[in-house]
Amino acid sequence: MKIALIGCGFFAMNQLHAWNGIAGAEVVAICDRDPERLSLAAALAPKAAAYTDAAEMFAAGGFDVVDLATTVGSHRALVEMAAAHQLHVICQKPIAPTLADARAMVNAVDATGKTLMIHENFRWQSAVRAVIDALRSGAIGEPFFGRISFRSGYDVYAGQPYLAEGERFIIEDLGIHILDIARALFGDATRITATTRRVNPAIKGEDVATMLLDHTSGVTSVVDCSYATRRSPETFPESLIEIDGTLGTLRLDAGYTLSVQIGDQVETRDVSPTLLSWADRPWHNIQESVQIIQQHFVDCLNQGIAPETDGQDNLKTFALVEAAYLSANENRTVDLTEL
Ligand code: NAD
Ligand code: 89V
Repeated sequence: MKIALIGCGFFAMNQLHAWNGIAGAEVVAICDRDPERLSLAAALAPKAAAYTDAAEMFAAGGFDVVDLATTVGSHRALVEMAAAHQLHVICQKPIAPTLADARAMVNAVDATGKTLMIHENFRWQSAVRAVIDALRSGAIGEPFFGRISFRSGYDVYAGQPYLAEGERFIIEDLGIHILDIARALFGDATRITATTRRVNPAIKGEDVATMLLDHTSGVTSVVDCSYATRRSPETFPESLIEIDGTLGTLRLDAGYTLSVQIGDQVETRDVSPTLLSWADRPWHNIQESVQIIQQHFVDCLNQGIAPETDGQDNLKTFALVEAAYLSANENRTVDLTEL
């Protein structure tokens, strides 16, 4: 599989490392408008052709897959260019700035018969996957309540300064992952109620969001996110999960500890992520999930099946993001059929 990577910034380095660890995948072209970033990426893909202009790279061709690691404003134009060249696409989250853009992008790739996967990796974190697998095994019976919580005071702005600059912040950037975990666990949601707050005066968008979801499965879930929470130990970037079911409870606690309680019996196990050779704590959790989702993409293409977070699937996660902002802005519950 020959891959072209567009965007060689902060997060793309993880994607390049991950491709280097996947048998049968090879990054043959890299592109960034910024020559300095391009040369940093070239160190991880020394044989790849390097471009500062995406249109030139598409015209030169020689690859089957485009992996987009640019920020959201460029996603639609680049996905449409990839579709025009009949390529498979992986696009970083958030898929687009608006639902209309997101729908147009999904339609553009669907019309070619190629695969679009959104790089929605949190559901592939090994600890989160252990919860998904345990729930799907039926261990705790039928779930009726869930809480997925991500609260941290970690300085995310140092590595990603743009996070401090947008009108929208935590729901669009981080909440999107946590809402997607809620969908992976409990299925699609029908209604959402959200509140937001900005605590850090040095940023533009909201850094706290609390969301209540009704799922078609009958589960009620709470998704709460904060980048304004001082806590010791700092749990970045762990998602903590509690699920109540008719037979018992599941809990993913800080330190990657998974407990399953059935009656009075509690079984606890360590579900810590592997520290890959190129990874750094505390990001190793996210970094491992990058390797896993990219392997999932390759496996799905080889088997001719859709990845879990293909374009159509991710429209539902992105609709929750849009609905959460609408709910918070209008101070009301939003039915997903409104969007
Ligand atoms: P960044 O600003 O560090 O890097 C983006 C790079 O893209 C820059 O080097 C920029 O020059 C380049 N670029 C932008 N538009 C371009 C274009 N049209 N042609 C060529 N190059 C272009 O951003 P980042 O922090 O690496 O984030 C990139 C994406 O990854 C964002 O969508 C972000 O939300 C996402 N992200 C995902 C995760 C995750 O866990 N899935 C984590 C962090 C960031
Ligand atoms: O995963 C992400 O999307 C990152 C962060 C963990 C900082 O929210 O932007």
